[in-house]
Amino acid sequence: NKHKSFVVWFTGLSASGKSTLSNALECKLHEMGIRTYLLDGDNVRQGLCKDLGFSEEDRKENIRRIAEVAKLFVDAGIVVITAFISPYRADREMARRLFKPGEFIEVYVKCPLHECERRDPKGLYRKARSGKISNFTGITAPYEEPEQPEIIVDTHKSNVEDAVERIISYLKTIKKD
Ligand code: GGZ
Repeated sequence: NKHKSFVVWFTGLSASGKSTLSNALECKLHEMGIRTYLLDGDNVRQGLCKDLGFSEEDRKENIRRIAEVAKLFVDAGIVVITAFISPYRADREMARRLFKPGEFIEVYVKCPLHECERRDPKGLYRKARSGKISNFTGITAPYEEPEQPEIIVDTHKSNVEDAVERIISYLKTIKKD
């Protein structure tokens, strides 16, 4: 039961729903018997990238390392899910170029800034507004929307289950080995 391996690359603002979606997608893939590895801030920014902050240069290097690690996993036949803001188009394109056509599935987790700010689960937007955090994406640092993502999920309008269903049905269209 061999399947083609690939990376599902989530991108979007802080509190847009990347973690929720990536966890739900991972669960669903496990139910389908597919081995996955989830790369997110919790396991990457604490370790591999703990020397990096949030300047443009550091984010670029963060994304570069994540993309290279994702490629190693894909080479090993494991489906990779990544959940990083990855705010710069050029950095996401650099990541995409490491993979074969069809192996890099960019999912734009779209959510209006006002809604992310309303959610503010960690109080980071409030800190950014009051100047306690600098270079905060959407407030004092840019987020460049994807122009041609494979999938757009609007977490302001659709629920997690529907969003995961859409991603899964897209993945089922990827041709097998
Ligand atoms: C954006 C920041 C910042 C700044 C800390 N800007 O909502 P979170 O908390 O859990 O997710 C955010 C996370 C972003 O890290 P990434 O590795 O995904 O960013 S990037 O892809 O741009 O390299 C947020 C927290 O770290 N955080 N400071 N200044 N998010």
